[in-house]
Amino acid sequence: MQILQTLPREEGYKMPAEFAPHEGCILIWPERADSWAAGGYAARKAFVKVISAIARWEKVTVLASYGQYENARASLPPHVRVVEMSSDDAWARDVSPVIVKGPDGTLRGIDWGFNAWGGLYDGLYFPWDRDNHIARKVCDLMEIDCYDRRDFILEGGSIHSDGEGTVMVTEECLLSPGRNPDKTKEEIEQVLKDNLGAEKVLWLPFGIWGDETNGHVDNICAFTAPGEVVLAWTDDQQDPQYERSLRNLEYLMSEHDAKGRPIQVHKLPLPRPVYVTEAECAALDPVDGVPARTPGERLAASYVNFYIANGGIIMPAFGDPADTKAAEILAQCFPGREIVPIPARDILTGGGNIHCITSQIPARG
Ligand code: KQY
Repeated sequence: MQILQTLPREEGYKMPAEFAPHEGCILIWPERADSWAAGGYAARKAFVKVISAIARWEKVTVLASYGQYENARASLPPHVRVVEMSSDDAWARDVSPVIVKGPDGTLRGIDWGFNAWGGLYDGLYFPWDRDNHIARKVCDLMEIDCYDRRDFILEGGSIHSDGEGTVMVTEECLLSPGRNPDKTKEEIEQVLKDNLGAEKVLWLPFGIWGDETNGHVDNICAFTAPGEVVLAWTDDQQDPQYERSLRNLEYLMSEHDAKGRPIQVHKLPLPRPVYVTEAECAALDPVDGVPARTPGERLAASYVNFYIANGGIIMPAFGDPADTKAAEILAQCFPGREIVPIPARDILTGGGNIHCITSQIPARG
């Protein structure tokens, strides 16, 4: 594996859309006891459902610690690959390499800097050095070269690409003070264009209210096709999310993508607010002596946090009346893909959802 200091765009590499064909998917086996209730017991059951669903269509690789390797191997289907690798938590989306594809169909990874969503400013755990080394190790595993971008803090969940020159982010996240505070918005945009091979960056103002990643785009809005997105939506004007979704909608309606197309927006309803229970809080280890969560805290539940597998959409379900409506909308947006709802509460209590725990590897060629 070569470590490259060059710029992907200059070499014709760009980030494919998630809806383009995949070679596979990476996940990390959860065990961190201040993220996952009861040491991750229930989360691991939910992860197994997600992994098994994706593995119907893609080669799945699961990274597990030394201590959890045997459990992961025994719990997962035999056609899922389990590889021992150190990590600080289980957010593969954010710590895996972002993969770009060249004009000849070869893949390369981008190893961005990772500081646990805000470093010492407002990061979610310390230390994060094992997570920060995962991208390069995955490139080695995949036998692909790796761009060294550790000088720029970025997580995979903070970007979406349409594969045709448009990248979508939120201002709330990319301009947050815990990431790249010495860079202007224009400089950040240039880094995105140079590395993801984009010509246009769509800057949504906001993510989901209360999202502890500072508003990752992957929880609020996602490309479903070139020129088309789903946007998390509520009609409840009393909900603090209402204004945020409205501002994003107005922005998207006023914009065009890199090919000059207007953006077609499909509203995806939010579930009713989901709150952390006392039992869930009691089952979490404290962080530095401070409770990891407080009972009644609202979690950033959103159906937008789905994973696009080759043959299906792996969608978070919350046991909410809106589960059915969300599945219907996604079925219309992704004709030919099976909608697979997976109860996701035990992933959500960790602070993210199905998209956050998965990272696609585009097909080569
Ligand atoms: O949503 C994500 N991409 C990561 C969430 C991290 C939460 C840590 N408790």
